[in-house]
Amino acid sequence: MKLATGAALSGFLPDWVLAGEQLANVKKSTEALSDKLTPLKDITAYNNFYEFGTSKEDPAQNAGSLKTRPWTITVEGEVNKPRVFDIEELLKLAPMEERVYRLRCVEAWSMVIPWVGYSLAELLKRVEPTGKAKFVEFVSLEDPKQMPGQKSATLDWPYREGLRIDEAMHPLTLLAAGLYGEVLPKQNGAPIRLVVPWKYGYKSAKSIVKIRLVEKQPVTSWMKAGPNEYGFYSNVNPAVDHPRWTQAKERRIGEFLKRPTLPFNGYADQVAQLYSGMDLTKNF
Ligand SMILES: Nc1nc2c(c(=O)[nH]1)N[C@H]1C(S)=C(S)[C@@H](COP(=O)(O)O)O[C@H]1N2
Ligand SMILES: [Mo]
Repeated sequence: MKLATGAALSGFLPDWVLAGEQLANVKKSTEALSDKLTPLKDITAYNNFYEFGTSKEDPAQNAGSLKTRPWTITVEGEVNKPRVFDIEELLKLAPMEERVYRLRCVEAWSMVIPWVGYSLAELLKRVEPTGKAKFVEFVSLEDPKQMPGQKSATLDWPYREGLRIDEAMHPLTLLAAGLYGEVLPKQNGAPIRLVVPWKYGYKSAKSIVKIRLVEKQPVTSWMKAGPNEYGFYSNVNPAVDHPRWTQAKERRIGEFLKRPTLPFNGYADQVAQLYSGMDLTKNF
């Protein structure tokens, strides 16, 4: 169905009317996360996607101009088999799974989202990273004609993010193509985005066109915008405040009372060992 997702309709119509295209052969989530899912209309109407404007309503309103086909993703740099993947090929590269993850924005709000995708490691192992591949850089689309927010220098375009190679290879790190069983709404980063659930939301780059494996730590768009506020690691850490607000608590979208923020956003059991020996107050 080709109905506009989100946008002005979301307030008036039930979720099913917003249904986009179903993703085929999705393996249901096995992980039992007790948190209640955030409703589709909140996930699609309250977004950060600066390429479409800086207010939370802008992406749902403006992302219609994004063309998600044709689309290619270039994987290059320190790899033995650099490749340009067509999106259709990428969608079939590995079995799609549903993964229910918490997403915690640095602005101290959070959601619980049933993503659909597969581990980024599936893609990375196919291009064979070399011994020099220490970091992975993610680059989002740059096209001010499709992305009106890029006419303003709110960030250094294109949007760039990065991970250390072991973080990128961690099975939790998801290359997502959908949510709630459907193709990703444009405002959520169609046609393909990253989801790194133990880090602040901005690490999860949307509408990715390039993945570059590199030897040196990349400089991200947010580090350029404010190096004291947005570090490279950006692990969710209730003990390290943002310079302008506390990170101790968060507002789960749809809830009234704030809840305490969990170290590594609740994924400490799975990822804390990646940082053993590191001072995470300095490497924030
Ligand atoms: N390209 C791009 N990716 C982005 C952003 C952005 O502005 N541009 N915003 C980030 C931020 S700050 C958050 S919190 C999440 C929000 O994802 P969601 O709107 O799908 O929940 O996307 C992240 N990825
Ligand atoms: Mo965010």
